[in-house]
Amino acid sequence: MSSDSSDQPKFKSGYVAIVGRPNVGKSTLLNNLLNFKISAVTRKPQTTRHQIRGILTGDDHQIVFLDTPGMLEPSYKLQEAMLQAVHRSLKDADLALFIIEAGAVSKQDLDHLKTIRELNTKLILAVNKVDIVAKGKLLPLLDFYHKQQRIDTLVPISALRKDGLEELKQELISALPAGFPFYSKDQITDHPERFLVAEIIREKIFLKFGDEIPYSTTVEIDEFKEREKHKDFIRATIFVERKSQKGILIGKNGAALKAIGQLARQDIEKALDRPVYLELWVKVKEKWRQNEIILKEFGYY
Ligand SMILES: Nc1nc2c(ncn2[C@@H]2O[C@H](COP(=O)(O)OP(=O)(O)OP(=O)(O)O)[C@@H](O)[C@H]2O)c(=O)[nH]1
Ligand SMILES: [Mg+2]
Repeated sequence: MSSDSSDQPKFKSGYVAIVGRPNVGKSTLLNNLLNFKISAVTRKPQTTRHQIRGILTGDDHQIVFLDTPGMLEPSYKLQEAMLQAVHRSLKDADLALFIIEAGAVSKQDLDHLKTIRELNTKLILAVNKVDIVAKGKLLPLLDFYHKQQRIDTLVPISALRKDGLEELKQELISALPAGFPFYSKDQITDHPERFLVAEIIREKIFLKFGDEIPYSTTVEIDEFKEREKHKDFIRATIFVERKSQKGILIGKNGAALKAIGQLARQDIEKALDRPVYLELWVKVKEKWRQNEIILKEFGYY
């Protein structure tokens, strides 16, 4: 007996790497496509440090999104690891979703576009933050990418306001290969809960502190215990590079650390859908951002 697969409705599945400069809205887009906050979002550039995987499944498709750190010239070891995460994602992907900001043409964007093209990955361009530019500025930009950069699929969006996301999703689905789903229907990510929890804590530090502290910080989960009759117990350590930063992070009478803990706990409970008890510690690990061995220990390579 022979079966003709062309008669079957075709299920589409594949990996989509979301790439672009820091702060253009990659993680916002992922969260709003999934309707689930999986990736840290802040106003500060270089919020995302790892490849963050989010899975979107529909009746006839499954898209595995790879959110990535913003592309930039690395100036220390951590940033090198971050850029490697971008390149790895592009290599793994069936499709590159390149995000730029509406507004003027940027030299860096053009450089990144060249890099992606050299990898020969299929490409869709999304022009984000259209909510904050005048139409008169948007149209020449779209025209430039379409004509001079020869990009066929170009979707203006506002990731924040969820404008254009349905159109974008349809473009992605039609560009993906036919194939079976990789994950079960109800799975949103394959990251362990520990990782998501550490990211939530890191996000709160990015939101709460000025420039220096967030970039000098990384978070490790030391203990994660599910308890029968009690809340889950999570103990995490925030590593900083200098003693002075430890003092700032803890704050007067521990007030700053307590505030981080409260904000983080609320989001952790939302993400895990159960109550947790969160204990935070701060430790100094000098120059961790420069040290490849420590970076490996922290899971950056
Ligand atoms: N006005 C406007 N702001 C946006 C939009 N999308 C994202 N933002 C804002 O842009 C900032 C950066 O967003 P992220 O999603 O963290 O950007 P990212 O590209 O993931 O940044 P990195 O992880 O640092 O590379 C945040 O303040 C977002 O709220 C949008 O469509 N419109
Ligand atoms: Mg991000």
